[in-house]
Amino acid sequence: MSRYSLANLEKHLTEENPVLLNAAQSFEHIDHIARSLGLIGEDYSSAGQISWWPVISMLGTFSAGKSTFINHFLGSRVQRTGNQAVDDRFTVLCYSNYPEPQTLPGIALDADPRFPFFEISRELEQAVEGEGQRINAYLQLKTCSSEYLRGKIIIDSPGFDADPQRDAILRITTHIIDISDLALVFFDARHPEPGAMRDTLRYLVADTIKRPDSDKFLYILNQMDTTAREDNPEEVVAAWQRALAEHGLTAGRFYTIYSPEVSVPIEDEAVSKRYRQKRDRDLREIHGRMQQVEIERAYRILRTLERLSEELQYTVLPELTRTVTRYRKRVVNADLITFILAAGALGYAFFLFIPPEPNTAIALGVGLLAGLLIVWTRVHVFFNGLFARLGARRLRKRQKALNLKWDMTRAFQSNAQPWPLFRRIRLAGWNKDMSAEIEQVHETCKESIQRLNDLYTNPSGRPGESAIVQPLPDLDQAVSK
Ligand SMILES: Nc1nc2c(ncn2[C@@H]2O[C@H](COP(=O)(O)OP(=O)(O)OP(=O)(O)O)[C@@H](O)[C@H]2O)c(=O)[nH]1
Ligand SMILES: [Mg+2]
Repeated sequence: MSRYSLANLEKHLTEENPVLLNAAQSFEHIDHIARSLGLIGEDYSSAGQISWWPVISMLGTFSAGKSTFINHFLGSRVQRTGNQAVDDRFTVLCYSNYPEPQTLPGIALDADPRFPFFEISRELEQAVEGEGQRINAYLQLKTCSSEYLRGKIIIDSPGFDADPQRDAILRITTHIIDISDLALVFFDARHPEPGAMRDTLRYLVADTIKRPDSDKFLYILNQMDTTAREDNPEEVVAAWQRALAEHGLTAGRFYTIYSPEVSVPIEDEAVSKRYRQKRDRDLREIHGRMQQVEIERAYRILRTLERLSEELQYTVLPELTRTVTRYRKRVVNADLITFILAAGALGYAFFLFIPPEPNTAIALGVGLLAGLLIVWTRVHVFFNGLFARLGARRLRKRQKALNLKWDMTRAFQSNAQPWPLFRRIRLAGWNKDMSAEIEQVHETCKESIQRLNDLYTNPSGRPGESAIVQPLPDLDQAVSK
């Protein structure tokens, strides 16, 4: 995010959510430190890496009804639906007052720092070589004028086991899960057995329940209308819950719904009523969570800030200091050893062949000394380069293993210059005020979370205003053609 867009963001937050304004400024502090240490480039900003918009994502098995659900929620037939695997890429839906939906290629998202996919092609390239250029095959941006989309982003995804480009798809899915404030995980009641939803269970259930933000996942068994004619429809839900439990999910938010528009009619009036009541209750709750996503977004941003500052303080700085200290020790040791060896060898040679003439002896001595300095300088540069490469390699590996966005190798380079020989022990770019600056960011996080708690748990904290911005969509709304 450029300084200009950061200023714009701050202006926007002043009106929209002043608690987050402090957070935006704290991101700047973190960036200032990281930039000074060389962990990020001049034009990089960590505020640009997160979504300041509330994000809701639809995930789950293919043909489970994700796109149908979105169309119903928005009251607009913006997404294509169908019984084959319809969606082959991720669609980012955002509001526009232009009445006709517009579709833009993935590159539009990749190049725009206001969206949470800024420079995602780099990550794709890391996951699978060559895929970074194929960004349009993975992502698209669609606009829609539904009022229910105003102020938020909804992401529709392709069915979970529908795509052969596994690694790239998984990388995007992980990214989406990270940036989402609410993730709806869809399953298909026509196939509630574990085999049909194996990948979804593995990646979207087992991997997510350990997360600190696991409460943002809602698990939805969709197309429940298709079970009405079964002899034992309860068994469908039971089988689904057993499969979830086998993957560790015993408590959580489970919903059983079906689409009000495309469902098959249920003939038995009593059964139909029972199904409808349960569906409407669940749908209302899901829609309610979707409307409250603004609150979840505020907490997510603060959690990200907290994570970044802790990562910097407890992981990046110690890793960098350890590597720089080790590198310096190695260079100094190599310098000393090579100097002693070279000086010893030359001294020995000098005394062996000491010329009888004093003038010649002095000239030879000075010549040898100059030679020693030149050779030793080259040896120093050689060892410095060698240990710098080893240090950089170690940090590259650590960075990957710890999944860090900070460029520790880059920061290391500014500490690994051959000259001057004797440097201060401190990291290049670090000054003692920075510790206080990081502490201040921790404080801001804590205070802001408390202020949010006050604001949202006590609505009278903001008189006349509700966190829920719009009324819920009408459950019986007809989707416009
Ligand atoms: N009976 C019934 N059919 C549904 C329901 N929801 C969706 N469908 C149908 O199921 C099919 C798949 O729906 P989609 O919305 O395209 O599913 P999806 O999850 O977006 O599918 P992919 O994008 O291909 O992964 C379509 O033919 C829908 O009409 C429902 O609640 N009940
Ligand atoms: Mg779809």
